[in-house]
Amino acid sequence: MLTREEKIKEKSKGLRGTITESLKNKLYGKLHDEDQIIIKFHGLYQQDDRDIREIRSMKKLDRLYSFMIRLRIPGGLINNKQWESIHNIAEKNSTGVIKITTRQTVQLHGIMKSNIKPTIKFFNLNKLDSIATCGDVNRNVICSTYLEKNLREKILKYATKISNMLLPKTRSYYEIWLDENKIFEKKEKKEETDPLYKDNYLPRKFKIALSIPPNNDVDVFANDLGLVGILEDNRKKISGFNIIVGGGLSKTHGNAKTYSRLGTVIGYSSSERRILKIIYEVLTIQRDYGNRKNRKLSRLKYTIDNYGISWFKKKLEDRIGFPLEKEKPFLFTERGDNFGWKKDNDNSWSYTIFIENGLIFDTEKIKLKSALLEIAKNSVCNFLFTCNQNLILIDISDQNKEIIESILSNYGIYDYMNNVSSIRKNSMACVALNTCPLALAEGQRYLPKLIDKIEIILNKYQLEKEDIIIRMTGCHNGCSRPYLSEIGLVGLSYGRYNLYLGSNKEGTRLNQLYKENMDEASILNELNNLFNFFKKERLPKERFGDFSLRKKFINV
Ligand code: SRM
Ligand code: SF4
Repeated sequence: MLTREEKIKEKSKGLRGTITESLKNKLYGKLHDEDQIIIKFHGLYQQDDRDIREIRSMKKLDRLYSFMIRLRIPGGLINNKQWESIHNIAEKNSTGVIKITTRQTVQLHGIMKSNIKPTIKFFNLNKLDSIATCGDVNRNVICSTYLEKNLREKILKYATKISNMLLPKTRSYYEIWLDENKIFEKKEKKEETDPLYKDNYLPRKFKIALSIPPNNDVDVFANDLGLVGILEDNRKKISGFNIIVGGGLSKTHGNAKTYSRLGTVIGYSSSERRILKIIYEVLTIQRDYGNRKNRKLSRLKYTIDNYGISWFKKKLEDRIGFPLEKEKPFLFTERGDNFGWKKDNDNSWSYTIFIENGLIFDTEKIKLKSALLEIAKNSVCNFLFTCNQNLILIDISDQNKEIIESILSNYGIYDYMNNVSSIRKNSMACVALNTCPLALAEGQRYLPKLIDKIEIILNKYQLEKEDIIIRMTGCHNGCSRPYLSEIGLVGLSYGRYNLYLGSNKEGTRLNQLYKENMDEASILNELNNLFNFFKKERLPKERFGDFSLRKKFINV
């Protein structure tokens, strides 16, 4: 039997549902049940404050509903005016905290129903939208950030082109949120015919990443479709891309049919026209063959494993009408962000700021949000988000560098950056509580405090300079990609986590479950023993993830 979501998509009248009516209802802070599914395709999520759910329920009050909006920013690049607009609308209509996500964009939480429309209108005035940042469609397309300027520009163009090519054709977003004429009611449905998504869209979300070695900062193997740029002419030109399919990280506790999977390289292709054709047809295959009866098993990785990789490649070649070329060799050697000042090959400067779990707000000592607003107001750079939830200020001239330096210094950012430990700089956590409806445990609110304690242990063994990738999620879904970390903590229930060990620096190896159901004391005790052993027995320059594998803490 088809899932509930399939039926809702099909009868949604081009992703309209009854959203307009739902919005008019002033009695409730929530939307009609089915509209809660449809708004996801518009980049919105209905949520409630889980911290006060129980108290409100005891008082016989309904949940405190609000909405999260996620922007579509292919490749993560915006200009200073756009940053200002995000800042201003965050202040006015949301909690005020700006969250950089693990997919190179930003989201705002706590938007009341009546404020959704003004928020989207304001974004639209600043050339920002939230179309297709959620739902069963292609999501925000991500791409490598640490590249020579000419390559960065090229790959960003690809990301934007791919994102635009794969947008749903329905005008419902413009109609509902921006008051465009009601196209559907004017019987102009034909104009909206969507040859890619048709009426049922994809069976599930779809994710695309583009990367150019040596830095795999996008975690390209974690995506449904990954493209690895192959360079020629002394890194001046992208000659084509290797095609990687079937990556995905989520698995469900206790459901052995679900698993994390790294993408498989199936070949190479060169011209842009061909690459776009390949991408498009990978989506049509997933549309036609993906599982629509069980959403737990509907991502492309399961379609591929169900039918076989040879079947998939053959089907793809049939649909594109040309054979894939043999894959080209490539090598990733790193995955992290390069913090601080760097000179680009066009002589402009960039500055990467570590932003813990992507959360931008002011504290008494570190006025990050104010600093970024002042930088934006000075029109001295562009803003580039990384897939590690950090921010790069780019395109800075020598003169403007001085302005930025003085702002970073005055607002406490330099002091902060100088004092952040290596493990913290390599950390990521997902949103989890109090807004994520799927969270079983804490994520971004807890990891910083746990790292305070882990730092003490690392110092004890003089390991404080080690780059150890640590990632935490509030549940098995893997939003901060914990299954690609050297220490992965995956929420099981409140205060309890499964501990994973053994991924590598480059993100080409999944980690493995080491111990289950651990509370804070047992996590710290276990890490203490492991770090002690690591200190004594590691090989020169050996990473903690590789050590975990060599010493067989995990079986691979
Ligand atoms: Fe995610 C669902 C947050 C990246 C796998 N994710 C959610 C929801 C929307 C919960 C929900 O369905 O209502 C979370 C919203 C929390 C909140 O309150 O804001 C949420 N995911 C996030 C973000 C914000 C985490 C972060 O702290 O940065 C990331 C937003 C990325 C973006 O801008 O688009 C985010 N999510 C990821 C990633 C990482 C990635 O894509 O590189 C993954 C693992 C990779 C993958 O897809 O396999 C991921 N999120 C999921 C899943 C499991 C999907 C599956 O195949 O089963 C869910 C649940 C679902 O879809 O049913 C989910
Ligand atoms: Fe929510 Fe789980 Fe994703 Fe964390 S990993 S944001 S808890 S769905």
